Amino acid sequence: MEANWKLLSENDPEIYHAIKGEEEREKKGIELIPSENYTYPEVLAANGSVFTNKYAEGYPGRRYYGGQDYTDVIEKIAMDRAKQVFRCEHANVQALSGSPMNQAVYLAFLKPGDTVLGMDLSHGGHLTHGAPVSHMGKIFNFVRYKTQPDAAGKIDFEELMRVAKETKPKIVLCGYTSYPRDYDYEDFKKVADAVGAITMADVSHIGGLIAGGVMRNPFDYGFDIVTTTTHKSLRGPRGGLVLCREQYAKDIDKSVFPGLQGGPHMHTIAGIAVTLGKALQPEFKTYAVQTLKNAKALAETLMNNGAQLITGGTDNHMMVINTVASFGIDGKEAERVLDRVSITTNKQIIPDDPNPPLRPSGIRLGTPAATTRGMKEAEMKQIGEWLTNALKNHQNEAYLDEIKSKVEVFCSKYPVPGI
Ligand code: DSN
Repeated sequence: MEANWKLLSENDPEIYHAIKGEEEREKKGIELIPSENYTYPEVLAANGSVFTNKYAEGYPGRRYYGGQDYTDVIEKIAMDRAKQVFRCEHANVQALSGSPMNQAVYLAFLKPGDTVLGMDLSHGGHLTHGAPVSHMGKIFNFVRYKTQPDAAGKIDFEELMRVAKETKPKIVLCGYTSYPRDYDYEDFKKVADAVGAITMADVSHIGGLIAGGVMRNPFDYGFDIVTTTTHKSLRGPRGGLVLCREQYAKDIDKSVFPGLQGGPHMHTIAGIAVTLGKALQPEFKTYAVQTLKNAKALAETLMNNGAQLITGGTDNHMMVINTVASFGIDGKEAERVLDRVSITTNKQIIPDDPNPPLRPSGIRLGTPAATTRGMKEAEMKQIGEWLTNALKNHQNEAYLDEIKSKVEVFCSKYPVPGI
């Protein structure tokens, strides 16, 4: 391994130095983007392995190329572990990431023009849940539902039932990227059953929290299909899982390959297998429990220091702050100020945001990555204070310098796995 790095440093120093620069950045700052994490050293090894070299179109035991002795081993292990972790009947582990993972489901069951009920982007849904700018939003008829931000983000299920009866969706989809609450899967299932629709949950953000047993698993409420990326709270490499009941397995597999993708990324599947092995260990439950405790502690500190949180709090790992209402600055400026003090967040649209997506009214943050570094409630309190102080004093450069130094000294005490 050392020899490989030496070769890279000698033969392509620009790339080598950018990688080393990223290592430094990851070590010296606090990572609060809720969809990011630090993967395991074992995953970095698997992901950088010779499986990068191998084509493996098809599935274990039925491939289109020779030389599959070891690809079959890792893909079968990844599938078996995914089924165990998520308590489901079938797992496809080949989706290259979140967007193809969701596209594969739509393309398996829908014809152009068919209707899907999905969450509105500004209320927490994802681009691939039918945002008008996405290709899927153009091919299929996504009908978007909203949350009630002033009622702890609850969804109005009577209204959803009415809309479902009117629009006759083929898929009822729940899932989110910026919704700080949990879902009432039973109610989604009732809506879907009333109109004969398939139930689909995209749990990408909370996949690790479901795996760790601290958030509800949609399969326990009779859901048909669950998708999750593998690199967020699960701590794996960048990939996607499509999990389903056996009755949908053939359609899903055909849709992923050959319908949508060619050769699966076997090096990533090796990393996914390792990740899922870790998720089955008792330590992973401890991690998931701490991630949620940290989110509660951070949310409380933020609110005590003047931050207005969308929906008034959090039930998962994530918070969305309305920075315009709280600190008089938009999300772009808030993100910049926090970058300036080595705290990484992302600008975020808020429900029915009057501002455009590149200058929205809020920021989004979460605790999976900080928890991976061993930070607990006391550290969250400290981070929440630095964060709100920086936003309140965003024009005081000397004060921001002071916070940045403190953040970097603090971070040096919490090693980043794999670096
Ligand atoms: N980019 C991911 C997130 O940050 O939530 C979703 O695609």
